[in-house]
Amino acid sequence: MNIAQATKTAIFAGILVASAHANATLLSFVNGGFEGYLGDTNNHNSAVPPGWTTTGGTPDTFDGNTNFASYTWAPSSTGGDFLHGIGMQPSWTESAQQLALSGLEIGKVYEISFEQAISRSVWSQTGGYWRITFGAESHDSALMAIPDYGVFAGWHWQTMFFTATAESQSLTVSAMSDTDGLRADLGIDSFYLGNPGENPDNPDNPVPEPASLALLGIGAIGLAAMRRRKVRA
Ligand SMILES: [Ca+2]
Ligand SMILES: [Ca+2]
Repeated sequence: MNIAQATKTAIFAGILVASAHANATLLSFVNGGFEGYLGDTNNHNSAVPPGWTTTGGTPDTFDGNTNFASYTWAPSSTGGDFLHGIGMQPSWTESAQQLALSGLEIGKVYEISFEQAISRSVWSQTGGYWRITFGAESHDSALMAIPDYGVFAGWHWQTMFFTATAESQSLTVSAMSDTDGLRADLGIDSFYLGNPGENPDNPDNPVPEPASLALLGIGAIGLAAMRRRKVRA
C-alpha cells in the first residue's frame, strides 16, 4: 500500500466512524460519500466503493480528476470519490444498492439527499437523472441536460422524502437517460439517509441558529421535568 492509498484508507476509516455516529438510528447505512476505493479512478473500473453492491451494469468509482475519453468532472462539495453510472434504457441501467438497511421506524419520514452531476464523454449522447428506490417507494431526481464537451455544469443538491414501510429496506440508486436508446453519464455523491433536516452538508436544509438550539435544549429540559412530575403524580 503506498502513501496515497494509506491516506485514503485512513480518511475512509474516519468517515465510517463519523457516519456511524451521525446515523445512530441507521447503523447499517454506510459510505454515502462513496469513498474507500483504492484502484484507478481514471478508468471505467466497474468498481463500487465499500458498502455498495452493483445491481445493474457496471457502475464505476470516479473522482474530480477523471478525464479519460473527454470526461469533465469536478469534486462535489464533500469531495473525494463519487459513483458514476450510465443510463441507456431500456437495454442498460447501471445501479448500486445497499441491501436490507435496518433500524428503520415504520411510518417515519426519512430524508434522502445527495449531489448529482452529468458529464459528456466521447460516448455520451443525452441528458439524464437518478432514480432512487428506498423500500417500495421511488423518486426521480431533477433532469440534467447533457453539457458541451469540456464543460462541467456543477454538482446540484437533490432532497427527497420517503416513508418507511418496514424496519428493513433496501436502497438502490439507478442512472437513467432521458431518451430511450441514448446514453447518459451521471455522477452521484454526498448521499445522506436519515432524519429530515439533519444533513449538515445539504444547503437546502435550514441550519438552526445557536440561540434556537439553546431554546430547544431548554424546551427539552422543561419537557423532561414535566414528564417527571407526571410520573410522580
Ligand atoms: Ca465523495
Ligand atoms: Ca461502467
